[in-house]
Amino acid sequence: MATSRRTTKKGAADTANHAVFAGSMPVTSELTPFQILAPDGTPVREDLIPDLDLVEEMYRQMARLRHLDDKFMTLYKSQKLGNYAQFGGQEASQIGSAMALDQNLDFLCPMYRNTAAMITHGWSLKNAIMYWRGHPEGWRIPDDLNILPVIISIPGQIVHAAGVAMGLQMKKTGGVAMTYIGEGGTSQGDFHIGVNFASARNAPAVFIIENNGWAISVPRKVQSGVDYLMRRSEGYGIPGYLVDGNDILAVHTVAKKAVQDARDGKGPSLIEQMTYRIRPHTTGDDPKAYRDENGDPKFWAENRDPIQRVKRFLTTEKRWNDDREVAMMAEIETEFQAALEAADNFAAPDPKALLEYVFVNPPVQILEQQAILAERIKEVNA
Ligand SMILES: Cc1ncc(C[n+]2csc(CCOP(=O)(O)OP(=O)(O)O)c2C)c(N)n1
Ligand SMILES: [Mg+2]
Repeated sequence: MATSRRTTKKGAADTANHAVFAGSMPVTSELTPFQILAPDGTPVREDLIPDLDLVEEMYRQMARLRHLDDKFMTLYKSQKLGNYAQFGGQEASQIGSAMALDQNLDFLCPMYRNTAAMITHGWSLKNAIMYWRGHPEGWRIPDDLNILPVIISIPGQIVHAAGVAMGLQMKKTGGVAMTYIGEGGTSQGDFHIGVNFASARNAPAVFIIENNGWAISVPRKVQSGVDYLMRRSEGYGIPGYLVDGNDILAVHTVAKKAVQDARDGKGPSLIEQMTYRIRPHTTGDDPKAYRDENGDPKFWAENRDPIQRVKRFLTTEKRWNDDREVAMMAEIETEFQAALEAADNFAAPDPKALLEYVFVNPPVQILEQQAILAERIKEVNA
């Protein structure tokens, strides 16, 4: 990690993220999430600022994927995308951590919220569009990517990551498995099973809790009686970290350490990244039914935006200006339009695909359903 060459004044440690979350927790806590940049972009830890080329790369990737998230909402409204789980507001949390992985060695075991992490680990924009359209070409992860299929059934991805990590350990590839889970998913039994298993086998896994305050309509407060969920790491005998999930530098620093430790044979880690779901659960959700959109969501969108934080920092460093912003946004839009065109031009799937790709040897029930479907297709086309 490069030592900072900058002269900006040291920022005051930000306790506001903590305060916002404290209100949603059942008990108070003396812990404060680790931070490198304060929300206004001022360094809190000058000594931990990485090379500015890397910071700029992070900024560009966050801007690129925020644009994607915005576009996906528009596509959904014009019926050109299916129900989609937005990540907008959680870019730092996903991109900062996925950037700690080696695309050739390490595996990502994603859930539905992780489109940003997947793209950061090599998934194409075109395939992301096709996935959220329900096209088989989108579900199929290309062979050259170390990414597992997207998990909807929470928290299967935790158990998968434990298994993948164990496989990598047995094969001695030096690879690591990283996975994500929402704070709500940590209340499920398989969370314990997966993390406990990885710990017992010293498997090279990194478990990331993206605590965005909500599990659809269920607030964090009623998920668990503990203050921070990373405390569970102690019960598993593994390191636990509490991080400001909207500070990409902090997220990246901690994820890099956890990945390196796993690679070095030191076993798994559990990281809790404090963020906030400023957008609906999915495009099909109406959060007004269960929360005040002018309360925490507005506060986080206006005062805790992970992209603005880095932009302010880079601007102060004279690494960013309006001209560069305009040029970048034009490039991002061109790239998105090309991906959309490629997805639009892709042949529509064969309806039979509805019942394929699950079993190598389909059981009798699936064979029966395939026969019924084939009949219906014949009728419709007659
Ligand atoms: C096994 C299982 N039960 C229920 C659901 C329905 N479900 C989808 S998302 C969700 C809430 C998840 O919240 P959280 O884990 O906090 O993740 P977030 O969506 O906030 O990223 C639930 C209950 C599911 N997908 N899988
Ligand atoms: Mg959540």
